[in-house]
Amino acid sequence: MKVTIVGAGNVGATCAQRIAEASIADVYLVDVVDGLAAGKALDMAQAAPIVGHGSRISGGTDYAPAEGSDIVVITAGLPRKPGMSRDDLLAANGKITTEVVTNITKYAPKAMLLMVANPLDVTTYIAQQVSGQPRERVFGMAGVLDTARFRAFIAMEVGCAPGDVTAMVLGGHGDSMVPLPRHSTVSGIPITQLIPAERIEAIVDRTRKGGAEIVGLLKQGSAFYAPAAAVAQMVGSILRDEKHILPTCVQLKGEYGLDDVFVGVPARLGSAGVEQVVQVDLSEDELADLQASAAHVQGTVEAWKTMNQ
Ligand code: A3D
Repeated sequence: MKVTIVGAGNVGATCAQRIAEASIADVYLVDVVDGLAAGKALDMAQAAPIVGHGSRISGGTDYAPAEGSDIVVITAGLPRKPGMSRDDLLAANGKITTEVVTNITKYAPKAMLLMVANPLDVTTYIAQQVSGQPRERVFGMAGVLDTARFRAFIAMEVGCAPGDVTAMVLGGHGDSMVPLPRHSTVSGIPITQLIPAERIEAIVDRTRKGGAEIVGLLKQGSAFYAPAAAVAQMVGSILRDEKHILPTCVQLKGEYGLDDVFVGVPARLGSAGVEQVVQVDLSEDELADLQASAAHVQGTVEAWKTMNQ
């Protein structure tokens, strides 16, 4: 199996490390900055004898070695600075996504595309438009990260192992995301029985602002350890055909009353990519929140279309 990762910055390089060290696939890292991807790839390859994995890792500025990739992960793009929203990245990252997908399509036209650059739901739309691939093969990572943040905060509150917490966050990757406490449990026990309502509300709020909290602390750059872990889980589920049901940004075709909009929903990820969009039974309020989040994404897609008229 082979994965190309475009963008050898914080997220891209950490994705490469996780995917290679977990022996999920060989990795080719590509970046526009001369020497960056080659240097990081060589450094990671030299860790292999110590870590004890057999994945091959290489890097460069050229797209030709992406040929034969099963999945291409696209992290190329600017990260947020303190005070910026993800949508503020639209003009720069929309252009980079267009350029990267055009290059990838030349050498790996059949590779699945997993978007990471923000604003995530809109770059996923752009990748689908430029590649012309079906929705099963062009999707985005955001919900696994947002859900992991929600799970981590629940575990901190309850004082339990983070792995005991299952949770669900739907919607666009932004302030309008929709954490679902009603569908969240600790070892099967609904969190509503374990955590007082006002504390759940505070955790939901912290989850919505989870990315900004880290941007504020780092002052330069944004989160990358948890985002890279999320990417590796999605890539592993597909390449090993594990069929995890994970929140995934995907084009909806009537599900949740939404048509032709890219937004995070639970999806089964296996060897065919997005094998199924799973429809959760939502309350009226939850559905309204999801639809409002989708409307926000659609507004940003329209802004992108206007910029490119
Ligand atoms: P950073 O460390 O700056 O890395 C980005 C890399 O992209 C740099 O090495 C650039 O040289 C490279 N790059 C820029 N333009 C091109 C191009 N045209 N072709 C190839 N490479 C290019 O940023 P990062 O890794 O921290 O973040 C990358 C992106 O992921 C940003 O847009 C973030 O906002 C986004 N991100 C999204 C999530 C989600 O959950 C969706 C989480 C974390 C980061």
